[in-house]
Amino acid sequence: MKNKMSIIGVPMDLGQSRRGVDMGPSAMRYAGAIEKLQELQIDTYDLGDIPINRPDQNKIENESNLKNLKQVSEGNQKLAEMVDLEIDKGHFPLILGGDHSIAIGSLAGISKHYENLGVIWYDAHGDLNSSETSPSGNIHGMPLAASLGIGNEELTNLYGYAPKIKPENIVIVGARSLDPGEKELIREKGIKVFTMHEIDQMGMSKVMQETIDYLKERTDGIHLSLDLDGLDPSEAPGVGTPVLGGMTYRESHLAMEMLAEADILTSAEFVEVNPILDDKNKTATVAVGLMGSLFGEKLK
Ligand code: 4U7
Ligand code: MN
Ligand code: MN
Ligand code: MN
Repeated sequence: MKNKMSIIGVPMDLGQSRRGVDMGPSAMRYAGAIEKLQELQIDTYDLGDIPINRPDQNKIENESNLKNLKQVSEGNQKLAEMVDLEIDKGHFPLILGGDHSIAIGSLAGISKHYENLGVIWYDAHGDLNSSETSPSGNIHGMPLAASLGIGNEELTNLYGYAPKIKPENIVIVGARSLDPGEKELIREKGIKVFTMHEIDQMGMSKVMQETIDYLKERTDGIHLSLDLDGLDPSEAPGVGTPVLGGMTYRESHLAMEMLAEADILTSAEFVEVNPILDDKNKTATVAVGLMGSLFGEKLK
């Protein structure tokens, strides 16, 4: 991993319907994210938060069924520019969300730098909906589809190009809530998914080894997009769309440790931390702990 890291906060809560996830970056900083990275001897540059415009309550500007499309794409455009610039400098971008709609901007800024960007999508959900298939209209359920070039053009073509990623370069880990349209897309595109069923059967160690081996041979950079709802809500309760039966704290640490050991990541993001729904900042604390393992903290 690169020794210089840029932290970019994205206080975005417009990609879904529960307020409070915009405080995710603060919650993770409060839980000691920056200090943790510095302890690990990483040269850490905290760039602060990207400004996110609120929608005008008096104006109805929705021509589509996508909620807050304009503000979500504007915020993502700024994020893409910032991420692109940090990679140009040779820094490792670590993005703190914010709801998962921000992965559209992260991937837009990152993918310019790679021919074959790999993505590990650690999540209870597939985030593979489009305006046609979404049951909610919430853009945080769409970033992976948008990055594949599927859905509303304002999202797919964000930062002026599409697609950002190829279906064969994606691995979804921890899925246990997929909508019908998402399942169809997974089948149609042959996207690699380790559901909870496979994690139960194979064990996390084998799942992560296969994920690493699979991506290592076909990609030239790998982004980790970690949605805290991938973990079980008993261990990460501060999320907007919790789903029972998730990955444990230990399994998640093992996954991060294996990624650290393999040394394959070129960027990462931690999203969906909502301190309003949390229990004494537990979820942000878990996130910071996982960052420790991901960036090489050793137990002995
Ligand atoms: B998250 C959902 F219908 N699939 O599209 C949707 F179940 O970023 C949930 O993974 C999306 O937290 C969850 O609204 C998005 C729903
Ligand atoms: Mn660039
Ligand atoms: Mn997600
Ligand atoms: Mn999720």
